[in-house]
Amino acid sequence: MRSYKSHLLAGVAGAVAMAAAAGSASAETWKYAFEEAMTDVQGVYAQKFKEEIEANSDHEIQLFPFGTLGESADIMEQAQAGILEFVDQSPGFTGALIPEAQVFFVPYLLPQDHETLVDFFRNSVAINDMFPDLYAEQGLELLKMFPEGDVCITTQEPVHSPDDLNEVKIRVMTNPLLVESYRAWNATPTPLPWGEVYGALQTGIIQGQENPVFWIESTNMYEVSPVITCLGHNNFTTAVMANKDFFDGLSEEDQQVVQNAADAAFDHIVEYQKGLHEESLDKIRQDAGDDVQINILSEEERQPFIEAASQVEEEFVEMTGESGQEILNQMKEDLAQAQGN
Ligand code: 6CS
Repeated sequence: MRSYKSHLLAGVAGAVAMAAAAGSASAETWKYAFEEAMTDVQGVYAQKFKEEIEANSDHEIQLFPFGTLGESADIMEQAQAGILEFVDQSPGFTGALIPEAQVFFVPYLLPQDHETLVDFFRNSVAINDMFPDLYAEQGLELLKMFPEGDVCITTQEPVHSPDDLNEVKIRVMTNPLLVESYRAWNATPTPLPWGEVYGALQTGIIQGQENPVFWIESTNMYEVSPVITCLGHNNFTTAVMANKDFFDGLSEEDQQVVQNAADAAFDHIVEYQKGLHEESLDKIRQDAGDDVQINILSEEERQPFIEAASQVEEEFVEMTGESGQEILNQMKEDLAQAQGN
């Protein structure tokens, strides 16, 4: 006859085995795709997100950088279909899906000062309370939006006024409002997916493009469009999302782990970006020397670009109606708050 003690031990062993089995059943591998390389800003964010999830849960994150699963539009489709659990897609490509997300392309709306910008992204009611509902309508749980850096234009010839952009073919992300911005500045905007940009510059199909400087440096854009002009018109925003059915199906504990990881990665990435713009410009200067020209436009030179921007803001409201107007108004309130006004 088995003793009481041996019954107890068998019971405990059984319970441990069941817990282990339950644990391994709930430990999942989640797929996360983004639009850049592992060492670019989105990649640094994604690696921190992965590190946090894996340190605080049994789950694993499998990262898919640019090129491994297709273009930006492809990874968004895969996330909406639930093939991917997480995706980073910039509003520059989300214009058709969520027209209001184009607000990030109203020129001269976002501040240039890093601390003010970070304060805005952290506390914005538009970003944290209004945009999640718009993403949810598309089957997406918006986890975080963050800035990637000051956008500059790269061209073949110097640009000191909108007249210098006259009929210059500038590649933009596939976003109707970006098209309007470059039209307002006399250029011929050409929307293209990212994978086609280097080749199109090399063959002369386009003459320029715009992007944050870390990206101009890491993708060698300056080799094929060597004049870099910074007119202070925008900071590149990106957004990290989860498939909404997947997120809603998680336990409350796992939802919290995901949200905490997104917050921790935000803190990490805004710290990482301090000085990145200048460092990237220096790397370009070191690599290309006199083959590149870098022009930071003066306040006076920026004026005609700023004046044309009011037309773009009106076009944003025309494109997006009442809902876009509400987002824009709220963003302006949030920005005033961040600027301490
Ligand atoms: O211009 C683009 O398409 C790309 N730019 C950046 C900074 N990240 C990803 C995006 O595909």
